[in-house]
Amino acid sequence: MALLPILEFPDTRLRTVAKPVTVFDDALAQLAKDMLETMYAAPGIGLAASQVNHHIRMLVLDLSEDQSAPQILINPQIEKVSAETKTYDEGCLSVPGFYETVERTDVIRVTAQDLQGKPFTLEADGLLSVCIQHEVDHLDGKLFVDYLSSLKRNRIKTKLEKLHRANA
Ligand code: QAP
Ligand code: CO
Repeated sequence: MALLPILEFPDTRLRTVAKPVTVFDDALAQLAKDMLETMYAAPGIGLAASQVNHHIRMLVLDLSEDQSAPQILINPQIEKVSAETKTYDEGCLSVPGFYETVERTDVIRVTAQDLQGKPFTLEADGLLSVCIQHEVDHLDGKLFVDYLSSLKRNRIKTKLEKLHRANA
């Protein structure tokens, strides 16, 4: 059991493109466990390995109210099912205190592997779809603030930098 430190915007390590997972061992299972614990403690509903400075393609999420439905997605691949888009007020554990509207594909199909390396597919819409797209963006070094105007993004950057200096 371990709480992992979460990288915060504008930390450039969040821009790292994560590498595919090739070894499904105990260390991977332990990292997934620690990521879930870190996410629950925050509290949050989704966390990508990139956010805890592990640059491998794994993410965890749990949309339940009572931490009863943890999901682990390894090497996720997203396929857009609908051309339709929806907006959602997104936040991020790496951008604490800021929420902004982001537009994304509504329905997606996701192929991923579990901790044993076994492939599975799921279809998602609504919050699950938003969450998976947001977390897979992290694995590609992308953040939700990248979808905002540069004015909004820079305001957030300046405020967080100020907070980080005050906490240093
Ligand atoms: C990503 O986000 C997400 O600012 C997961 O102060 C966002 O868990 C998926 C959090 C929107 C779907 C929709 C954010 C916690 C948690 C904060 C999170 C904060 C404390 C964010
Ligand atoms: Co995030």
